[in-house]
Amino acid sequence: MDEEKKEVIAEEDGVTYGGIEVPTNERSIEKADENYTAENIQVLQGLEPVRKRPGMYIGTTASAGLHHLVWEIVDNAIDEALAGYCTRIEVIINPDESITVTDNGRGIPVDIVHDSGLSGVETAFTILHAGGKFGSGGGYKVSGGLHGVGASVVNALSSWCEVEVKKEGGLYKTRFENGGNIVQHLTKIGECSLEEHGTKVTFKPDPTIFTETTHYQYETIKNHLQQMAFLNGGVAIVVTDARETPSRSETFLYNGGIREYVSFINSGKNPINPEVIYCQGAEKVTLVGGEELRIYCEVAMQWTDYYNSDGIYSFCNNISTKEGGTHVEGFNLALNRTINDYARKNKLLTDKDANLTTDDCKEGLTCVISAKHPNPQYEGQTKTKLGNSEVRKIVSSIVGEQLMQFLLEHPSSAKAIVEKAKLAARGRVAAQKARETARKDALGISSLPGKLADCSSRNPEECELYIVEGNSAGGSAKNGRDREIQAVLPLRGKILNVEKAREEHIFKNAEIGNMILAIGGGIRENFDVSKIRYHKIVIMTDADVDGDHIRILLLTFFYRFMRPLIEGGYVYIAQPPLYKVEYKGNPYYAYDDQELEKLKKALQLKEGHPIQRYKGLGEMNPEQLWETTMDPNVRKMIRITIDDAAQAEKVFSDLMGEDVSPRKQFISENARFAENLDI
Ligand code: TSJ
Repeated sequence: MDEEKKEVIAEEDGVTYGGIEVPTNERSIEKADENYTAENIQVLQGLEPVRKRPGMYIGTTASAGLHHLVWEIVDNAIDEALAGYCTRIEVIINPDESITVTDNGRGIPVDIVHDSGLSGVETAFTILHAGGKFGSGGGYKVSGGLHGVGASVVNALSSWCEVEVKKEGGLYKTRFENGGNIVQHLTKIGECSLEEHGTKVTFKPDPTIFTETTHYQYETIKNHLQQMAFLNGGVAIVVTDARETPSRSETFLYNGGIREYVSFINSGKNPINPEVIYCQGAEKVTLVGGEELRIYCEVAMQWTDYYNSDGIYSFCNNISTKEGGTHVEGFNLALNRTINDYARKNKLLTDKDANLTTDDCKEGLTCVISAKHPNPQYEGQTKTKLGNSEVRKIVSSIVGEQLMQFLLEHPSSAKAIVEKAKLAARGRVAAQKARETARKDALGISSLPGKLADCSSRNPEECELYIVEGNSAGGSAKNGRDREIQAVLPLRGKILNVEKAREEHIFKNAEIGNMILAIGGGIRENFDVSKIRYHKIVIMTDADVDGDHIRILLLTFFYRFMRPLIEGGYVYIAQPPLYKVEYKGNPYYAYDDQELEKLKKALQLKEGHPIQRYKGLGEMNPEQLWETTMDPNVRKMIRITIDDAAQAEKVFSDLMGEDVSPRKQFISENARFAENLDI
């Protein structure tokens, strides 16, 4: 302990926190050692501001903010892993909805920190680090952006929080209550072997702050941690839900890191290049002040026979950069230049061919770009666009060199990649023409499709469009509906698989054209949700394999061409009954086998009482269809939502693959991205 410093703090009458005085900003700067440079200056504060305005620190106190606390603590353990001292991180959702995060790193320092006069652990948990970085100089710390606000914010927003550190043969513990008040100073409570070391943090989010919900979603935590495991190859991350008995647990360890991430996203698709291409490198940049920064970047990529253009997933410091930024720009540059270079040198493009565009090169590409930067700058509408200009050149030179090397060493993959891009170029020209034709069609006055039985209301908020499989079911739906607000568009057989079809074919497909015209909001970047003619788009298909397939094709179509429709929660799946029982002249319906069993019991049906199993919607007459599936007062529908594009892309791709089983599984597990609603 630095005696001189301690005295200064006492004299200065700093902010009191947790019964302990800590220096305020100006004072700590005034009294700082003369040889402190600007980079060392840290703004130290108590935790009151966090509890007063939690939104400023974690964005929201709704469910996302609650989960943010977990990301925050996990980030610290990941930093320790990136520094090379930690190989395993465990996250437990406890039965009381508190969270425990344990790592096997060096353990947060337990000795007294010069600036605060508190132990390292207590400093980390009670002092807000608004600037600079605590523990800088010790290891490679990259937390930044939305994350990286620190353990103190988590503590400030918790009803209690306990920290245990195993370090140098000792077991240390401290406890905080009611927003970070120290109730037990860091104390050595036992011994441990010298081989044991690590940090364990348990916190219970404060229900007076998280008033909306304090319930943790296992899926959300699992997905995030799996992504962290992909982005930080070699770190084992274990997630356990101890609220369930027996508890549920999954371990994520990807020694291949982002290479395995790309394989994971592409599983179920046919690769163009069987080997995932991997580029990696680091560069030191010297700032004006002489400070040296190490910037690291890695890229993994693989093309498939899909036609998608949205397979680029970029990150900085493990945070998704949804708006892209300089790392993506550097990648695009190198990708375009390298593929054109290679193609020309190997006579795959001739003198009379135009250069391939970046979009041509990216068609069907799945790519993960991950940068680690000690001082990231974020820009854009949602602050998810990397702004550091030096990153552009670093990524482009890494990818330029290493991608070219790959192409030279793998000529057959190289040729396939170039051919894929050449096809994309050809398709781009054809699609442009087809799109112009489609636009002209859509402008026509009598542009509503003939097969559409429209509703009479023109108020989109109350209007519903039933997209129905088959003409006979379509007939029942037309006759059974509420004509005021319900429109019916029957589909003939199967619609085109938009994931596997070229764009110019998609626009020529009659069924798809009908849907675009009926919905009325346009498509793709021109889609305007304010122009849609119905606020409920209801997919109604048979409860069999064909019906399942059509439903998935439709969802894929909406996902690809009218994504805001899904994001806005306008898409539903109708739930027709599976069984009908006549009893004393009244009809009873069951929507699944469980319900049927209940119904049999409730009605005390005798063995052999006739039960009708609907094989398809076509078997129902208009009245039955209305009563069971379309009447807004009694029907059940599933509302489709998508919150994670990468996850959804994977779900859709799996479903579109040649293998039928994931498709079936999707149907039975619809809950994966659909919530049950009684509407
Ligand atoms: F911060 C925290 F409480 F959120 C937290 C920190 C939570 C968890 C689960 C782990 C950690 C953490 C911190 N794990 N490992 C570390 N390491 C350090 O703080 C550390 C240890 C040693 C040295 C050194 O230079 O000797 C430096 C640091 C930053």
